[in-house]
Formats: sequence, C-alpha cells, structure tokens
Amino acid sequence: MPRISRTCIAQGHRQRAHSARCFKETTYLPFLEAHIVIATHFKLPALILSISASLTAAQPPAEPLSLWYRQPAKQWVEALAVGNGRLGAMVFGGIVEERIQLNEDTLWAGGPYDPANPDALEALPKVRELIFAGQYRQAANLVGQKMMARPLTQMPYQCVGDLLLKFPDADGATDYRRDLNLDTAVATVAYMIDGVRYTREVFSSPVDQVIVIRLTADRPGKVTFTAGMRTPQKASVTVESPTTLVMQGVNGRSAGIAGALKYQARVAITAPGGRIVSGGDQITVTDADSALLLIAAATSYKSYKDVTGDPEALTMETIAKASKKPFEAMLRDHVADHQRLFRRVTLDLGTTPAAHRPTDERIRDPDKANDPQLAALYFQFGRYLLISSSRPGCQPANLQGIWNESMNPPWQSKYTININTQMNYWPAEPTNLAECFEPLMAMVMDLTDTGARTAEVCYNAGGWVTHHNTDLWRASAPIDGPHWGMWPTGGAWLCLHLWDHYDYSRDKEYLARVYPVMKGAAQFFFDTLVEDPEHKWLVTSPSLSPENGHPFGTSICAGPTMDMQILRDLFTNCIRAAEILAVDEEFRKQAAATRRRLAPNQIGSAGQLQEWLEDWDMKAPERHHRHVSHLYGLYPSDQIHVRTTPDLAAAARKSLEVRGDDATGWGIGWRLNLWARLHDAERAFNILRMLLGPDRTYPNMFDAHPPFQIDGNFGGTSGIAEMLLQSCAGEIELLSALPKPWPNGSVTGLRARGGFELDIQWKDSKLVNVTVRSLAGGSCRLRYGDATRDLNLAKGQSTQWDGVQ
Ligand code: FUC
Repeated sequence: MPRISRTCIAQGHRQRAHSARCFKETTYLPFLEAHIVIATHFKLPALILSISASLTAAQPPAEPLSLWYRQPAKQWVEALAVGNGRLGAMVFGGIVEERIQLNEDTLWAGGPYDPANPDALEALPKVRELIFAGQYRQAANLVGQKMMARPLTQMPYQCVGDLLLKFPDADGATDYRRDLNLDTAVATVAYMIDGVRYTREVFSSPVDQVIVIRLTADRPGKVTFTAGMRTPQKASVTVESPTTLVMQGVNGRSAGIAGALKYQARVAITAPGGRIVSGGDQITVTDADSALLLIAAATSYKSYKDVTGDPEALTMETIAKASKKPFEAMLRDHVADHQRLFRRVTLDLGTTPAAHRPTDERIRDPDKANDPQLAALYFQFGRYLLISSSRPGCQPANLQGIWNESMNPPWQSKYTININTQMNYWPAEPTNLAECFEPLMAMVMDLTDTGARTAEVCYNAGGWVTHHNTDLWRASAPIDGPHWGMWPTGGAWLCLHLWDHYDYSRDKEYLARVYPVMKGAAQFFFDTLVEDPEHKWLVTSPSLSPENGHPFGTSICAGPTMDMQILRDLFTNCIRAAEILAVDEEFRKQAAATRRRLAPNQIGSAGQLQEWLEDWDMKAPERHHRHVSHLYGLYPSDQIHVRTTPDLAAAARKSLEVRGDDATGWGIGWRLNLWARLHDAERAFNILRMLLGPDRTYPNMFDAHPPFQIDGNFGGTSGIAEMLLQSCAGEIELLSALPKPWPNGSVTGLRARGGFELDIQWKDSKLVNVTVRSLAGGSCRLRYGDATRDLNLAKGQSTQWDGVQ
C-alpha cells in the first residue's frame, strides 16, 4: 500500500496535481496506521471479521432513517458511529469478533503550552514593508523565520483504544444485518446461527455518560464471549475485579510537548444466567442469557490550563451510578434525550424503491435523482453527527467529530478554523440544534485568553487573535508554515457564529455574555490594521487568502478579500450588539469608522470577484483550488446577495465557475451552499449528487475529504437546508433552490433569523403552504419567488402562508 508523506498531510495540499496524488494515497491511511501501530500492543488475536458465513439477505430496518448493511465492517470507514458528544464508539459488527473502537473527546496529545513566538514582534514591521514593496516571497521567508509558533505544529487528537469481544467460532450465520437507527441513536447487529437469533445493541448515553452494549439471544444460555481491550497508547489493561476491565494510561507526547494527561477506560460486565471468569487481562462470559457491558472513559483534563482531574474517580463513579439503572431505563432515557433534539426537524423529499436497499449500495449507485430519500438520510445523518459529537459541556466537534482510531490522525484531527470548524457548525442554527453550538462558544471564550497573549506577544496589540488552527490547549499562534498559518482572521470568523446564535434566538442575556468576546476580536484589528499605500484602505498584513497561493510564489499578502469581508461582519455585528445592549458608544463609532475604510469587494477583469486586493485571480497557480475563501461574502455571510448586490453576486458566480464544481468533501459542501445562495437549484443538486457519491461519501456515510473529515457531512446538511429555506439579507426565503428531482415534499422545524421556526410543504415543485412560528416575538419578511409577506408575530404566535402575494 502506498504511504503518504507526512508533509502532504500536515501542510495541506499545495498544488492541485499534488492534491490529487494525496487524495488517492491517503484514502485508507488512518486504518493502515492503526494496524501498524496497534499490532505490537495487542494481546488478543488479530482482528478477524468473519464473513465466511453464508449470509442470506436480511430485510431493511423498519425505521427509514437508518443506515444498514448486509455484512460486517471490514474497514473503519464502514463501521457505524455512536456518540454522546464526549464518548464515541465505532461499531464494526463482526460475527466472530466485534471491535468497538473508543474515543473520549479530551484525549489529545501534549499538555498546556504557549506557542507564541517572541521574535515575531520585531519582525512584524519589516514583513509589512516587504509586502507593500511587492516582495512577497521575502516577506514569507521572514515570517517563516521569525513569526511562526514554537512548536510549529499543534497537538493531535488521539484514540482511547478498542474493546474486543470474541465469540465462539461459527459457520453458517444467516440473516445478518447491522444498522444505525438515527432516530434512536442505537447501533444494532443481528444474525442467526443454528436457529438462534443473536442481537447486539450499542449506544452512547448522554444521560448516563456510558457506552452501553447489550448482547442477547432468543434462547436462554446462548451468550458466550471473551472481552479484552487494546490500545496504541502508553497504557495497561488489567482485570480489576472478576467483572471489571480497566485500561489506564497517559496521553502521548507530540512536537516536544510532553503528555500531561492521565486517562482511564473502564468496562463493567454483568451476565444474567451465565458464568463470568477472568484471566490475565480478559473476562470470559459463558452460557449467559444476556450480557450488559457499560463503558466509562475519562481523562484528567479539566480545562486547557488545568489537568488535575481524576479519571479513576470519574469512571468509577460513573459506572457505579449507571450500574444501578436497568438497561431499559438507560435506553429509554438515552432515546428520549436524543429525540428531544433529533425530532425537531423532519424532512421528506419523497421515497422510491431505492430507499429499501442497503446504504452502501445506494451510495455506489450513480443515479441520485432516483433516490431522493438518500439526500434526506444524509441531511439527518449530519444532524445526528452534530448531536453525537457536540453537546453542551463537551469539546467542539473536531475534524473527525469525536471519531478517530489513530494516534496521529490527518491534520491531527484538530480545529482548523479557516473553514473546517466553522462548517461543522453551519447546520447548528438552521437545523434547530442550537444547543450543539455551546462547545464552540466555550472554546472561543478560552481563545480570548490564549489569543490575548498571542496578540500581545506577537503584535503588541490588545484584544485577542487566533490564526488558522487551534487544539485542545487553545493554541492560537500561526502554525505549519507561512503559506497556511499566517492568517490572523480565524477568531474573527468564529465571532460570526457567536452573533448568529443570538440572531437565531434573540436571547439578549446570551448576547451580553459573548459581546466582550466580539469586542476583543475587533480591538485586535483596531490595533493591527494598516493603511495600504496605494488606495489608503485599511487592511490586514501579513495575511493570506486561505490556503491559496497568488502569482508571486507564496500566499502571503495584505488585505485578502476574505479578511475584509470577515471584518466587515465583525464590526457590523459588534455595532448591532452594542446598540442592542445599549453600551459602548465610542467603540461603536470606532467600529463604524474602521469598517468604512476597509478595502471593498472588487470585480476583476474576468468579471470575477477578486480574491485579493489586486486582480491576480486569473494568474494564480491553482485556479481550481478547493478553498473559495473570497466567497465567504456570499455564504456564510450575506454581504453579497442576488437581490441586494446583483453585480457582486454575478461576480461571485463567475468566481465559482472558474473554480469548478469538483473539490474535496468540504470543498463540495461549501460549493453546494454557495450555489444554493445563488438560487441555482440544478447546479446545487448536481453538486449534492457528487457529495453523495462513493468518491466523497464512505460506506458508513462519513464524508471523504479523503481521508475522512466530518466537515463535508455538515456542509452537506446545511446545503440541503439552504436549498429549502434561506434566512439572509433581511428576508426568509422559501424553496429558492428546489431542484427538479424533489418535486413533492415537506420539511418541518427549520429555524430562521429572528427566532422563527418554519414548516414548509410543496407539491409539483410549488409551495403549498408554510407555517411560521415565532419563538421570540418580532417581525420578518417571507419571500417565495417574487411574492413577499410581512409578518409581525407575538412570542408563541404562528401563522400560515400559501406563497401568493
Ligand atoms: C485545510 C484544508 C485541507 C484540510 C485541512 C484540515 O488546511 O485546506 O483541505 O481540510 O484544512
């Protein structure tokens, strides 16, 4: 198997040709890596996924919102993901051996560290001078020598290890099916052997904070297995009592930063009617009627600067509490808590016979127009993933959500905040999962602290700054290399999400909490924007247009369009927030004055929206680059809109044409949202078709960058929502990108700015009815095509409209 170079992973894909090579070679890298690393640690026999059995066809699950398969997972990207925001598991569904791969969201490498480079400040004026003199390469060299973080990379998110269940050898399994029910958030494996039906259910409970596995058979005394654990971490596995397995260890060192975390995973087994025998580091259950396994895991992480937690006490306490609860009660509470969030939105795009086929076959089928339910399933899977990887009190969803089997996953599976982390949260507000945004908000709060130090040390500036990546330790300095890392606008972009959370809820108490964060982000730019000598605009410098090189051998430049757009939003939202909270009049004036002097959006000679201050786009080496940073103004922002700024919208369209539709998973996800915003339904559908195909969606429905990156899932979910409802440019617009293959359908529970919730029904590609509920009280304008309707609703009031003027 080809092995990818580390540079290729760590530095992003420099050139398109290079990228294409990377993609091919990395497809199954995480899996490969794990096997190489893990093999030396494992005491149980190697993973054997028995598919030798003659598997007769099982029926599809009754719940249509299910992923399902007729064979066990052979690869990690075929296994099914469960999670409670903190504890994740990948369920393989083997017949002779089950592998449950485990994650805990604070198990990252390293410990508290401060990477800000004290040499940066001295180099800053010279770097700016070189940039304005057009000596971009020299500027990039100086940035590389003096301004980059120490260490140059951040800490990776790592795995806990695996729970392995070994079952008696068996030939002739029939009726095999494994599925993931998105409505209950339970993964189930079921098959028959010798007339006995075996069932395995797995879920990660947000209520009881354990992963629960129940093994049953439809005849007494038939449940027999051996449980063991393995890990690539520095850890030991012991049998603590005849019914308890414990894995304990420390996290890894990375880039010179020593591991500072302790962690523990604990498995408690009960097996009514059977015998439990422990030996070595395994526990064997024989002839039980059923078995229940509870898995708790924790680290000593308390915050990005405090690692004094006690994982042993935490896991013992969690298991002790959960053990008192019957399985049925745990299941009931888990399902109720999941459905509280999941059932807020329903989507019906129509169902064809294709919907009865196993999920992997549907993904492989190129005819996506004939399978509209696959798009609905993908949409709901994205919501399922957000609920399962980002709940209040947890870490935000990283590049792989919370699911990772490796010690050094691609891009360290961190928070890449020049698009990827933001995309993870695009569906949060519109698809009615506002709570899931809370971990991101908490991370941004932390960044005001670490980012203030970076602002001071590297720029002698007030406020706070974060560059293009961060990690568990909230590192905020520029990393990787100048080409990718020298971008000061990551934190400012995250502030858009802070504002949006208010805009969708109109919760003033919340706004008062986050306003100082937004103000601090603005303060940094008041202190660091510089005047561009030619136009006298205020611009960022040094900066770059994420991660795209301009024609002068680097990406380093001043005032890329995206920065200007992000700052325009930041200042505008700061002003709005200060007005609502009736504070800071002087600050408002300063924000307005600074906003006026930012470089404007410009249209270049090819009719495109310029990516940079100068008209370089058509000469840039990577015209089909996956990033479409300057189109931030069109989506997620609404500075550019077909109705309010038609010329700029046409220019954005031209830029999208030049970039092309094909890209990596998230690149396609972004394009989908952009074409929806341009109201081009068929183009959007065509892009969605690409996203749902086997090149960009693995059999388990995880997005393929490749390798796996979860942002494409979330970008796809928000894109589908955007095709049906757009809440921007001061209006709530219905069905503005409804494609022909979805002529009849309905969606309920989508959210819009102003605190509104909408149910939409359409038939023969025309709106039939919309119900609008006001959750906050207030006014809005609805639009369907050219027809508009102005509403003013009291809190709790709802109304209907048929889209006729
Ligand atoms: C950015 C992207 C890459 C990848 C990485 C995690 O650097 O350009 O494609 O998604 O983040």
